[in-house]
Amino acid sequence: MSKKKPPTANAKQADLAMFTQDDAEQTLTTDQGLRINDDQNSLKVGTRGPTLLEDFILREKITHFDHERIPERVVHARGAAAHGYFQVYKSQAHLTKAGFLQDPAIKTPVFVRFSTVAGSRGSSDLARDVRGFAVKFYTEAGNYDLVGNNMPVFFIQDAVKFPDLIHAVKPEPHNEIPQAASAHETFWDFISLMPESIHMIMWVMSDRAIPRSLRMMEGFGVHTFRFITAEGKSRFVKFHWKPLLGVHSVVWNEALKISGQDPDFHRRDLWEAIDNGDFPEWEFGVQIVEEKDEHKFDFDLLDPTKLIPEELVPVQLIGKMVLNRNPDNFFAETEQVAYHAGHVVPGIDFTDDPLLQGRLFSYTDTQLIRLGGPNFHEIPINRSVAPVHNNQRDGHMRQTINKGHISYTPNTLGGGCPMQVGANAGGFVTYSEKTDAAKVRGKSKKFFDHFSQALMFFNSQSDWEKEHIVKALQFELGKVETVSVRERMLGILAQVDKLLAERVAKGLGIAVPAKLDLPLNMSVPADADPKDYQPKRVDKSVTVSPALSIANKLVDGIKTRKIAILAADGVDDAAVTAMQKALKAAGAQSKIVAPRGGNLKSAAGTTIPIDFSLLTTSSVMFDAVFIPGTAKSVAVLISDADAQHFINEAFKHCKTIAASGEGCQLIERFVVGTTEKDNDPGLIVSSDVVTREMTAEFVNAIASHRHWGREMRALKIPA
Ligand code: HDE
Repeated sequence: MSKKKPPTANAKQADLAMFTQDDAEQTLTTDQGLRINDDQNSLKVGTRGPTLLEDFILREKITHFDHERIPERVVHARGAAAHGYFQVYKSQAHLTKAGFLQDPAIKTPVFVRFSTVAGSRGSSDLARDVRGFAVKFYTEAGNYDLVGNNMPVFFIQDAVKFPDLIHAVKPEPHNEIPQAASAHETFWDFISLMPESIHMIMWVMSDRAIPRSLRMMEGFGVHTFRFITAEGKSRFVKFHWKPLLGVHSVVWNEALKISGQDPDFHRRDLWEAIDNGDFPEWEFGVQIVEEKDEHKFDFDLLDPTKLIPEELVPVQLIGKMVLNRNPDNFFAETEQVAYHAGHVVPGIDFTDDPLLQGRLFSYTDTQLIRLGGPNFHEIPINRSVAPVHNNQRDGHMRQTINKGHISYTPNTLGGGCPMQVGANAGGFVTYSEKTDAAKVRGKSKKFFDHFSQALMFFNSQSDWEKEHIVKALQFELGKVETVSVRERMLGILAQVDKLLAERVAKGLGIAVPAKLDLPLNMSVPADADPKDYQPKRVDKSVTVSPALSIANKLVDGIKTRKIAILAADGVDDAAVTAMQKALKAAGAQSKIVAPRGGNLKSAAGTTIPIDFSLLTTSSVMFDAVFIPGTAKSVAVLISDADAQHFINEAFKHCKTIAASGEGCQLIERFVVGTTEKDNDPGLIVSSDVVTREMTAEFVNAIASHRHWGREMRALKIPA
């Protein structure tokens, strides 16, 4: 048996290095290693004659090209990933025997893939959608995959409904429209018949579904899992990832524009941050529930449409994950990585959550078709750093050359190897959960309270977050043409909160129906009594959970934020330099945006390189704007419609805008309505030079992400 040392943060990198190749300074060859002399011309009969079948170089090249594509993931097709490591703060042996959660000195390598769910591989990053948050830990005890999302609950309670959910949300099958959008008939038709989805719908209609950055989202394991100690004690656990940069989102109007301006916005943001050494970090959190407390909640721990309010069970932060290396090759790593909710290590086990149980089947099954056979675990990104020895053999693209004539157990001819392993030596032993029940198709009575946590979520939001949810619902349902579907949705919303339903209904121009009218014959089993399937509301012990509002997830500082400095020739270079310096000191990035590309000549005659012209960027690519003087620079910007739009739009999206010297005129002129201006904490002006106080105020204002108080008025800005 080959013995390997425990993995370090670099263990996976070293493993990948064996398969990584740099073609720089190499000569061109065929796949057989034959050096190629002419890669410009195919082999022909004369220079004007037909191409010969003999041209094995041409055929090899084109054949390979013809087969370059593999099926995209049936869900989560659009993604971006990065390498990094995980480190536990202190031993969690009292909770779990999981090896990677024992020793703070060990850095476990990870590969993390973020994704949207509904869109295809080439769709926009900024679609309104759940984000996948899949972490592969390459541990000493084998790969552990925590395949989560950026929302803690899910649409459905049972895996059997997953194909229906996905068929409903994906582009409609007759015309494949719309791409990466839930705002269409079939999705809302399905949802309007699935009251169990409404809690998740509240999350998906919230700003969580349009993150500012993948680096600024929370992650959740969603299901209740089990932690198992070395003594065999089981506890329930929910997993959380908390980003150190806080949780931030863009606004919907901005998301729509980003999708046009830069459909790779999130992918690029992650790549650039890591490239710049601004390594994204998350703390790993667990909510622990003792076995004896399994039934003490007013919801079922096995129900994936419910979360455990942090007020009931606090999140203990037990470790940190850092992403510090971009992949070398998108296809080889990000596309070929294969996660599976069933990849666990000793110390972690499953519960009977019926959604999780279905997932345990689905992931390997989907890889068989997507990655072309049963040997996908041998693809470099998927290989465990722990040694792999078993009697699995052959199949498409087998890489391992297994020696010897033994490929079965039990055997004596091979000395019984590979040997089974006792639990005390790391052998995986399934937690022996007691079950004693009749085989039924059905669900626990406790699963039927679909509305209380949806209301808890809504009630926990700030006013502006609530308004965004209302607007999102108006947008989505506004795209639904069938009135009965809209009405049924309003009926469900009214079960959550009458006022919410009325607010949505106002935008749709229809009334909230007097009662919930679900054609139950469609969503209950054929022979069931519909009465048994009625949603039931349970009074909650927690009705408001501040932890659910992103308004409460701000952090100090503006690390990695992007700020535009809007300038033209003749700009005040002292102001530019002072601001650039202050922003850099705060860990932010500033970019010079000007009416054209090239370089600017400043008032002092210095040359300032332009990062973006107004043609190649727009305000939605930035978190804040600074407009320095002088009169000359400002005169150019005032007469530039794109510059005007840039400022208006940043204002509309509630971003911080600062100006110095004559730059203030742009705020006076373009930011409409003067009375509120003085009280707006997101407008910072200095009629003179850029002072230390001014830059500090600017940085503080950007740290509050957006100035929502402005929103009601800003919505009226036609930008
Ligand atoms: Fe997945 N899911 N899922 N899912 N899921 C896949 O596996 C599935 C669910 C999640 O970056 C597929 O390799 C079923 C919940 C992520 O590669 C597939 C059910 C959660 C990713 C699959 C669910 C997730 C996937 C498609 C209901 C959050 C992307 C390609 C029973 C906890 C992983 C693939 C990556 C991908 C099945 C529900 C997270 C088809 C049947 C709930 C992050 O196997």
